[in-house]
Amino acid sequence: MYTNKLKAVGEMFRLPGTLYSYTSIANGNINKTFKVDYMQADGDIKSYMFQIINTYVFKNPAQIMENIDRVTRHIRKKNEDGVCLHFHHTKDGSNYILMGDSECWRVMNYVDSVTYNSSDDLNVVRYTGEAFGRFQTQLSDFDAAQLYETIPDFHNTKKRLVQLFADAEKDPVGRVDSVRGELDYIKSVEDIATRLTDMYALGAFPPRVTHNDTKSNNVLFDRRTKKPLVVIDLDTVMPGMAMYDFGDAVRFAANTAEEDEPDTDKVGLDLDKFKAFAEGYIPFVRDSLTPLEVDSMVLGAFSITVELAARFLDDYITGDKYFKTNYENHNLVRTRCQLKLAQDMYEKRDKMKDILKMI
Ligand code: GN1
Ligand code: MG
Repeated sequence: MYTNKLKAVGEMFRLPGTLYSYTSIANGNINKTFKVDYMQADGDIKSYMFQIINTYVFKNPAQIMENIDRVTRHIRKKNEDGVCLHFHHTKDGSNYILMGDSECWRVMNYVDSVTYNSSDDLNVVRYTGEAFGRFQTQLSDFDAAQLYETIPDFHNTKKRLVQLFADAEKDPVGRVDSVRGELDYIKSVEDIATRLTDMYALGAFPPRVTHNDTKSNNVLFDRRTKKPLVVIDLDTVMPGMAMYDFGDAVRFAANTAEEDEPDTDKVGLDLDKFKAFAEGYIPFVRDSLTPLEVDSMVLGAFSITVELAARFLDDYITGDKYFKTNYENHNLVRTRCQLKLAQDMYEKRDKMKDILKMI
């Protein structure tokens, strides 16, 4: 169904060969992704990743692509032999195109690799920590002020919660009565969960270049060696707090279940995975971050988990406009899962801090 469109996009990006086959990739809650195979003149197949950027979420694709261009150029200089992300350009030198009114497309090189949504293999978790830790240090000398804030206040937990409570007041699709318990819990932890955002606003932490979506499936691994190759999904690279990148990765990789597990009895923080991730991440960043940032990592994990719960719940309350959903209550299921995880993180906060002290 997409064949003609993909062909047209491939022509704009001057891809050699002829379109041979394509598959839709299910990863990601926002953009739409395809792996597209081209037959070369010699019969070989070369693959590309095509993406439609969600312009409801990313209002200014030009700024996103400029951020990505700057950041990938900086990383490439430090990692000349390694795998890097590479976006293709049109004959006019643009790394994205608009089809019709607003459909925004881009094309990347395909990296043969594996990704993990979650993994019980502690080596994979440790390597995920290394990958994001390395990413943070590679960008530690990049001036965060050079980047556009493509989604303003993306990880401003305070504003996210204010928005949630305002939308709950309005109750636009009549779902609020069924989520009073969830709203009450979020209200009860509001002060703790917004503490880092407040401190950041007062200048307690320097703005870092952060990834802002450090899920483990945003790291590509070598199929054979099982080592990390490259960090992907740079759409939300912006100035931010390092603790939130650490925390978001823990939220995803150290959950005993998937991000949208419906049975909350299965959800919790796995301390072994937390330790493995931290063992990978912390040694990379210890020299470039301040001691206060390192001391705030555990609170970062709790805060971003509450924030994600608030974002999923807000989307549920306002009619599922932002995140892709696979079934009616998907955003509510995600909310409950994140809240259970946040509660467990809170109970285990001292154990998490002890683990960090040992590294
Ligand atoms: C979205 O689309 P994806 O999976 O890369 C979201 C993140 C959330 C994540 C939760 C731009 O990321 O902030 O943490 O879903 N991205 C945006 O799975 O909102
Ligand atoms: Mg993302």
